[in-house]
Amino acid sequence: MIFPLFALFASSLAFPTVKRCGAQTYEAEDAALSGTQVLTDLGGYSGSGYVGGFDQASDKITFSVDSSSEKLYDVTIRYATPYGEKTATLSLNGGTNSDIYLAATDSWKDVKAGQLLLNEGSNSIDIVSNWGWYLIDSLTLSETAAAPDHNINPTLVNPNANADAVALYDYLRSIYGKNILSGQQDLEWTEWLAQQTGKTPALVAVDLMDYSPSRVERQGQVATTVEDAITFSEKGGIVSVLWHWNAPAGLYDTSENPWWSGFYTRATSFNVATALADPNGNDYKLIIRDIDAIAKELLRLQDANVPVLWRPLHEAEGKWFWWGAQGPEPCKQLWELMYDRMTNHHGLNNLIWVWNSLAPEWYPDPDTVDILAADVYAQGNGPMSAEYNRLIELGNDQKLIAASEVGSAPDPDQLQAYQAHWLWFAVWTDGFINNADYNPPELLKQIYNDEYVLTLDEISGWRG
Ligand SMILES: [Ca+2]
Repeated sequence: MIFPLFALFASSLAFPTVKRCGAQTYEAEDAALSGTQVLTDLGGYSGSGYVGGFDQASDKITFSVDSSSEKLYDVTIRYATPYGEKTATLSLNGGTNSDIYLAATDSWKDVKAGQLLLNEGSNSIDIVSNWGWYLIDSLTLSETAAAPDHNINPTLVNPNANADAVALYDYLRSIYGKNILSGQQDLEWTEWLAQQTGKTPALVAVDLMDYSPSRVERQGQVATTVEDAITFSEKGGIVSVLWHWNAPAGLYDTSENPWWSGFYTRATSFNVATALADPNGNDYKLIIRDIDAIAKELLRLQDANVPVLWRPLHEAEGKWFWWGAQGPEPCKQLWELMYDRMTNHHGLNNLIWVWNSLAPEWYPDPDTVDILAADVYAQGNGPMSAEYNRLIELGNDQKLIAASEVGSAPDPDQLQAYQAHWLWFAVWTDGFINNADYNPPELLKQIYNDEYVLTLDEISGWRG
């Protein structure tokens, strides 16, 4: 969404020019305010105050910034969130948006907010409400240093990884930083994409949700996504698998929270912490039952020579799924239990393990993780550099990094300009891939036909 209001702001204030190599701080209280106010109640701010009052969706701060040439800058925002964690939207020149996560803090704190590619001359940078109810003290820009070479682990974490998985991993390493794989959630959308763009994605993601035992109990064996994965693999495509794990038990099954929404925290009384705390208890046995049921499906893929980018327990840090509901410790324990059970008990050697939260306190044993991933639903087809850089830091740049779910397919020009080396993107289904607010049809076509973006026809031979 674009707010065409910049012309209304007089540029009479003397804003400093970003100096080469130096960091330059812009005080929020000196910027152009729209629906927001200068405040001074919370001490410790810089300059003469700070800005709050983000209570309407369009409320914002607009910083006017000059750059001596087109150049990439690191962005730092000084903020406070006295009402708990929030998300803000950062917008450049009325276009590219990114979501900035603001962790809870009563006092002023800096957050790295990714990068912005400024135009030569004047630029406008907006901080727009999003969740609202946060306070902004200042914005600091410093020229982005050239990124050092990646230092990606040469081997998978499973020493017994099979030839299919090793071939895929070697291929992924070979393209990392040079290209991005196009990807789509659910096989059925590949035909739609072929009609729209003339291309088929290189990667398809499927969900094992309907193989969850608590769903099979109610609806029988209706799932076909394993077959979808095999079909796509036989065409030469790359397969990613996630699992909306319907809770093993304790489904409320009300009209508000029906059994089929049982992966949500709000839809079940199943407590992952107490279940894991008692290895002799029934809930623990149900966890193992479910892992074994899903392992059986993944073994079918192994038997069909399909290596799998395996992404269970996704978005845990959001806590909206039951596996994240009790905080990081039980979730990490569950991840490591699943890794051990699937790898060492079931002999699943076709899996490449994809961890899908950004916060350091949620990161499980790095020896059980091959790839780091983020799910990003900001509009505007931006490079998602804030999330990318958080994952570089999380994995010490030793893990490949993927945009495992996105609303907007990223613009390859921006990916390259921002050095955001996402390995793949996978756009979510109905409501996103076919929604012009997220993916304008012309841009989607451009993205799918860009040289930087690999499609199915361009990846043949990845098995070596
Ligand atoms: Ca200030």
